[in-house]
Parts: sequence; C-alpha cells; structure tokens
Amino acid sequence: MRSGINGDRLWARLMAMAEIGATPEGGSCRQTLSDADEAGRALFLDWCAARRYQRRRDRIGNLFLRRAGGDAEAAPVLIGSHLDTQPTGGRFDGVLGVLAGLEVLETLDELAVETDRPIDLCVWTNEEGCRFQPAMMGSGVACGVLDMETVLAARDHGGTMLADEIARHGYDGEPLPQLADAACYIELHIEQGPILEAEGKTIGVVTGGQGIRWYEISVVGEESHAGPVPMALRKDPVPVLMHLIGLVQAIGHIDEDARCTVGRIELSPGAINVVPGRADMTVDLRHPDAAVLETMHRRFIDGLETLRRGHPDIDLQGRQIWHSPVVAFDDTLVRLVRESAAARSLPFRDIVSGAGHDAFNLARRVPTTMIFVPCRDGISHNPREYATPADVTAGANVLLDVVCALTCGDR
Ligand code: HGY
Ligand code: MN
Ligand code: MN
Repeated sequence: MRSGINGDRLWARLMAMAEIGATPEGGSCRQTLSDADEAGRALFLDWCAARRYQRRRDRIGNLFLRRAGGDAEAAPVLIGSHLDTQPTGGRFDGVLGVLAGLEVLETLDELAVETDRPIDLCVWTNEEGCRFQPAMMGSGVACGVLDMETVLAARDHGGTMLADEIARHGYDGEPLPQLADAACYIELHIEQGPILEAEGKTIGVVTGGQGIRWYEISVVGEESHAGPVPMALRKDPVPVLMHLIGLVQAIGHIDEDARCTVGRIELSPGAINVVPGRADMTVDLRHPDAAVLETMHRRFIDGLETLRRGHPDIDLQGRQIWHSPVVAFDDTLVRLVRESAAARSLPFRDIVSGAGHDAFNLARRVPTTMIFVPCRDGISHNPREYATPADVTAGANVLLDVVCALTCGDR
C-alpha cells in the first residue's frame, strides 16, 4: 500500500487559506505584497512553525522552508508554488502547490522518513503579475531571468513602487534572491483549462509550457467636446483602438493553439461627454511553438506600425514588457510523474501548460516538471475556480511519490 498524504488536512488548509482575502463571490483576493498576501503567508508560516523546518526569505520575499536530509551538502529538491492571487482569483491557483508541498513534508515527518537530500518548499513572490508586472517575478529574479533593480522599480496602478512594498514588509534587509544549487523543481498546480476534466483524467503529466509575450499600448489623441466637434476633425484614440483589437483577435486565430487576450482597456478622462484624450491597453500573446509565437509577435509589431502610419495625428506607442519563452520540462521528472499516476491507477495524459508558472523560470536553470489536476469547467482566475478533494489529494500523492523517488534512493 503506497503512503499517502493527509487529504483532510490539505483540504481544511485550502479552505482556511481561502478565507484570507475572501471575496463575496467565493474566491480570494491576495494581490502580491498586499496586507492580505502577507496574512496568507503568516498563516502558512504558522502551519510550518510546529515543524523544525529551516526558514529562509530573500529580498523580494520569496520564502524557503527546508526539511533537512541525511546529506546536508546535497543539492535540495525544490517543491512549491505561490500564494498571491488575481484580484478576482480562486481558492486553488498556486495555493494548492504550496499546501500540497507542506503536506509532503509533514507526511515524510509522520512516516519518519529520512530523505538523502534536503527538500525546500518554496513560496514565490508575485507569480500572478497583475499588481506589478511582469508575472512570475519572484522566481524570475531568483533564477536570474529578471533584473532585481528593474522589478524593484515596477509600480502598481495606484503608483506604489514594488521597492516600497518590499521595505514596508521588511524584506529589504534580506539577501538578494539567488537560486542556490537545486537538484530539481516540481510544482503541483490546477490545470486552469478544460482538457483534463473533459477527458476524465485526474493527472496532467506536464511536458512543458507555452511561450508568453506581454505588451503595453498607449494611444494618445486630444480630448475634445463630444458635441460640437465633427467626427472628421477629432483626434479620437477609440477608432485606432478598434483596429488594434481587431488586429489582436486576427492574430489569436492564426491557428488552434494561439491565445491572444486584451486584458485591460482604459480611456481617459473617462467622461461620457469628452472625446478621450488617451487610451491604454494590454495585450497577452501565447503559443506552444516558439516560431509561431515569433510570427504572432512580428504581425503585431508590423500591425502597430501600419496603424501608426495610417493615423499621423495620433501618437501610438507599443512596447513588449515581458517575454517568457516556450519551455520543455525534464524527461526523467516527467517519467516519474507518469509512473506514479500509473502505479496509483490514476487516469493521466500528457499536457502542455497554457498558463505561466514559476516552474517556467526554474526550468531555465534546473531540471523541472509540473503535475496538473483538473479544475471544474476549466475555469480559473475566477471566484468559481474549483478542484475536488479527491483530485487535490491525488495530485499531492503524486508529488509525494516523485519527491520520494528523488530523495529516498529508490529511483
Ligand atoms: O499569466 C499566467 O499565465 C499566470 O497566471 N501568471
Ligand atoms: Mn498559478
Ligand atoms: Mn494565476
């Protein structure tokens, strides 16, 4: 009989964490470095306090809880995810990977298993990238794919600088983020899409992740009165915005696997009887094939140039603010996930991650993989996000198996 984690304890903690930053619609809002995010971390650390895990934090607030192994010099196996959420987030995105990781450590304690190498449970800062861009920020600086000075200067919508939030929480005295030697990284996460549920699969054997590009666009014209000024004489950014949105939608239909999202549009001054002086918009392009994503990128940039030339009286500016390349996960780790699912008679299938994860950054530095479990109706980044107790337990058990295979000698 294979050992298993304590599913009741995991579920109870998922529901308790969901109460922090709970939203009326039944989700959670713990935007990164907010007081709610801090409260969630404090609750997590309370749960860890009863164990003798060595606690470490870095200057961007990444947390590491180490369960010692027999060979203190051996490179640790890293597990974990994030506790920050979208403003209209759910109760499982990120949280599952952190609390299932804690379950793995506590289950090893309760089974009195001495692993041959340490295990570090990681809580990465600002995976979501909604308050401060870009996403996967904490793991990005730790893995050296994002520059610390650049991210410290990031500002949220209200103008608060990330560096000031870091200082407010007292992280600024901590060591600079740096991924110490790590043997590998495994992250459990909900799929955040419809495939596993639609196919009746419990485990997603994640083989890699799609590429992601984010852009910020500004379209500046001239405010004027909505009444007297004839349409032909206006410097109205909205007609340009219409073409821009059409361009993004056309690129999004380049093939079945492309994904394009206009996530935010803002018109200022935003008065009903004022022709806007300015429009700001974000674009998120994704594709699992690096060459196709490059084509999408080129079409977008060329489309901006064409629009710029066609509207000389409008100042159209667009800049790419983030590029997370296509990643492939480690074959050996992927095999261990597959073997665990099979041994536990859990229906599984290979899958490429559509959502970005901290694992994408770790994969650029150490052997990495992910384990997915289904989420209801494929909905995430939404208060309706839901995963069943049975599925989260199954995912955590597969994580336990993979960690044991990597740290208990029975490879
Ligand atoms: O953008 C993403 O895919 C992730 O949720 N940060
Ligand atoms: Mn996530
Ligand atoms: Mn997310």
